[in-house]
Amino acid sequence: MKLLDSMSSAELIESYRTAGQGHVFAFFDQLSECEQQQLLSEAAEIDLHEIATLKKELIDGDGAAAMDYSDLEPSPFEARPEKGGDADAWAEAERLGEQALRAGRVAAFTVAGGQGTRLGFDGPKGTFPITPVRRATLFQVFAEKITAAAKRYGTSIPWLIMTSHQNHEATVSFFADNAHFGLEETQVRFFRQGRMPAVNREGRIMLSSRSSIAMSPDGHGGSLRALDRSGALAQLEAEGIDTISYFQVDNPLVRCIDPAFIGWHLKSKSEMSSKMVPKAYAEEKVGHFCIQGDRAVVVEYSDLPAAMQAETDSATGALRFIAGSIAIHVLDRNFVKRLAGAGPEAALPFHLAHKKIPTVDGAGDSVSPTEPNGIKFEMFVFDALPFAQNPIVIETLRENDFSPVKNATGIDSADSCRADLLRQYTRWANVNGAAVATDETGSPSFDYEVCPSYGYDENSFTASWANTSPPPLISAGTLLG
Ligand code: UD2
Repeated sequence: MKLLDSMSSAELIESYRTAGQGHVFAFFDQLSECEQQQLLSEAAEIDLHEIATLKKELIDGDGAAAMDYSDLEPSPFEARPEKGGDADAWAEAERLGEQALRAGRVAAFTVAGGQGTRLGFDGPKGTFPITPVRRATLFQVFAEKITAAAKRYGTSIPWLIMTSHQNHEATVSFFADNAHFGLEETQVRFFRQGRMPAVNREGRIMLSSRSSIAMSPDGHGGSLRALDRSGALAQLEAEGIDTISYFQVDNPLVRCIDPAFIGWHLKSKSEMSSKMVPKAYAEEKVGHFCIQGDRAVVVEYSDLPAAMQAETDSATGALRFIAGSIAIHVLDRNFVKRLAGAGPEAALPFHLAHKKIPTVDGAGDSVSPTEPNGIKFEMFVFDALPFAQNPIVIETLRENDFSPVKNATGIDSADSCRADLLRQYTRWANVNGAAVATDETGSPSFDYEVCPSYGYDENSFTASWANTSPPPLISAGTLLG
């Protein structure tokens, strides 16, 4: 709406004509006043100059073909102590992270603006029921982990949640209906990400109906701008919080608050830190941590040529580009502020995706395409990495941090994630002598559940177990919490 304040409707429509986008208003005269206002306000959100530049550089210029990966090298990373890393340095990192947590310097941040199309779930993805017994939702799991961590460190940990236009209201109501899962209402802070219009191959902005532009979220990279624009950063600054623990809504295994990770970030004076897992196989759908020239970069699975993904180290036989990005980061607040306000020299690039976009034809009649007919633009948060000072990548164990829910069935589905949750509970229990029988993959033969209030990582589980006398008997349906 900001443009509309300073520009009349007629001027706005004229600016579209001048930019070769006049067709957006082709049906304007046939619309009700309310519809006209909707179209005008959507149109005012769009930066026409940005769209023209994206057309020139990404569509006409074929941005993908211009990528040169010949000088790409695998990124170094801090190996876990059990994988040969420096145990003292990890212990020191954990101590520093705990100190920062006790001092109240840390906020949690979930990006939850995605559309979750692959999962085929109707509603914000965070409202998906995931745990084996209670069927607690993804949001509830994170809320309980954050609550447990805050209690452990005697602090409060604000939780920032980025939504999109499509799911904002539903997300906010879901939290209200569930009394914010016991968190203080003021500690759960929602804000919407920005949107971008879809365009056709000629760079013409597409309509989703006669009165509406085909808009979609601007990617999780839009979170940096949105954190700033929403006032969330300013509020963190006022509260003395300088460290933001970033994770995705689809991954209930994530340690939302991980002292060792926070400590590595702080002791390296890093502006953006990341966790990696060794890729399970060459085609695994994760980004790759790499070095290009003197900069840290992530190259997405869809961009890195298959031959490079399959390259192996001649000495060890392991994948050469082994460091998989699982989208878990720690961000320095001032870094986010700097990038959010940066000019083109440090702006995150847009990536384009060819999609099927429901639209209207020249007569204004609905068209449901069966093939991709348009292009969406998205920014990726990991593209901030090359702009960060002292970025650091640390290794994590997949079973402690990563099992995303992306697909309706098979790999990365609710079933595979529940199995990983059960394996995790069972590892924690058996380390403490519970003797839960498992198959060769570590899976128990029955469902049970460990609530984050009882244990959200091995240490907290062990502490609760030690305080439970006699030790709990674990069987089908047991709920520890
Ligand atoms: C992402 C990473 C991939 C790997 C994988 C791990 C990208 C491009 N790829 O793959 O490298 O780390 O995750 O699971 O990021 N989201 C928003 N707004 C948007 C778009 C997405 O908030 O406009 C959120 C979404 O709600 C989810 C997360 O970002 O929490 C990931 O989105 P995705 O499912 O599109 O990412 P994916 O699986 O392609």
